[in-house]
Amino acid sequence: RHKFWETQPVGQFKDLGDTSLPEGPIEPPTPLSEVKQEPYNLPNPYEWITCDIDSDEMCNEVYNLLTYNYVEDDENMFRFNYSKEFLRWALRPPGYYRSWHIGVRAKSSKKLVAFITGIPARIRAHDNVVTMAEINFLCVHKRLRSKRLAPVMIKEVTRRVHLENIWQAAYTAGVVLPTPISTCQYWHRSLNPKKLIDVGFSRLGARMTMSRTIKLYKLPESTVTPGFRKMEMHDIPAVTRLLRTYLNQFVVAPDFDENDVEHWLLPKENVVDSYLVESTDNHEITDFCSFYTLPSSILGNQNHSTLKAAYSYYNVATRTPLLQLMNDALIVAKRKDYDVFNALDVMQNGSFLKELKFGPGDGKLHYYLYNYRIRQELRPVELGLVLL
Ligand code: MYA
Ligand code: JJ1
Repeated sequence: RHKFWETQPVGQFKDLGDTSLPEGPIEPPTPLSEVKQEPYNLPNPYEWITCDIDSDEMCNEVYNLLTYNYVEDDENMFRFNYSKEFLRWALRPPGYYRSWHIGVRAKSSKKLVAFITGIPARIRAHDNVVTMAEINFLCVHKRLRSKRLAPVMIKEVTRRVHLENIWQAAYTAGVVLPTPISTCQYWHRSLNPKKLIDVGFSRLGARMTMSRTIKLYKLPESTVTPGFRKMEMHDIPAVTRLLRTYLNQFVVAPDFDENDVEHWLLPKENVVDSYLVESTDNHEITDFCSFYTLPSSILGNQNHSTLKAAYSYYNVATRTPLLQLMNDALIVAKRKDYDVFNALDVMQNGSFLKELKFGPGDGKLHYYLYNYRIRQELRPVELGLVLL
């Protein structure tokens, strides 16, 4: 059934439930001298390129490939529309490798037709912190689908990751592959219900009118938590401590240091927003919330071309109730003109979704590890990882 994935060091469906298999690497690393030195063969009309996303020209090409060919919902009404600034942020974290930003071009036209990326990350699984690659932005142009190009892209990124002496990876996908470590549900909180209904993102509920719906989702103009403010550079040590302690409770979570927190969580306009609560008496940082900006193109609507979506990222509540903290995040997102606030049911998100009027979406997100076995499938509440 999975001609390619059956050949890879990933958990196989036939092994599900076999508790005799050990947790950890599925196969041992090979000596670096045994890693293939040349790229995998592509069909003759195509060639590999390493994408220099610092270059505006290259960044534009990647942006355009993804804008027209990346992930859509199951009814092809919306397509992720990552911004160029977002792509630069997502692909250049501390210690990134340029060689892991891989494109495929048509030799004759020079057109970019496929893309895949890796970035390095330390991820903890149970007690073990493992340096992994996070794989994302796998995309094959619509005209080149179903020609088995994806397995070649995956093998090539694997080879380039191995060349850096890294042997594990983490990735997410909307499709079921062998085999998820966890399956999460997307939830959506309407901020601009009229637009969401107009573009077919959501529907008027039974026995609901438009004006009742608008009233249902109304939010206050300003946040309610005293000491709630935007995160700043000088907060990095305190936020890192707060986040590290919080993430310890999950079975799989990133191992963030201060450099990671600076990169991933310091606010970046229209890319990532982070807020915290600074205690009004002792100036302690007690709570934190964040979201990233990922618009979607609206396919074939007369009146609207993009949906502005915020995605819940990392949140930590030690003193403010998480419900109140996330309600403040919704208030901020509404003020910044987002149409919808999305969240997965990971970490403690399940504790506020229903009360804050999120509804379950029609999409699921499956989490995977490459060459690392987790003995038991995880519940979303055991997962402390959000990929972009
Ligand atoms: S997830 C986002 C993926 N992108 C999209 O959904 C965008 C729109 N779709 C496309 O561009 C294409 O449909 C893609 C497949 C490129 C997805 N992850 O070439 P094919 C398997 C992994 O004929 P195409 C993200 O970015 C499929 O099961 N495998 O198919 C994370 C089949 O294998 P098998 C996938 O439709 C990516 C084979 O590909 C996915 O033309 C993580 C068919 O190939 C998928 N999302 O192209 C990648 N979709 O026969 C893995 C299909 O065995 C990383 N397939 O079932 C692994 C770790 C690597 C590093 C390791 C380091 C140590
Ligand atoms: O956004 C998604 N679904 C929306 C739109 C559905 C449009 C028709 N298919 C949705 N809307 C309902 C919202 C409603 C608001 C009021 C309360 C009740 C709910 O459900 C879905 C997620 O649900 N998104 C996708 O399908 C996009 C792909 C998701 C997989 C992504 C994999 C990429 C990973 C890359 O690393």
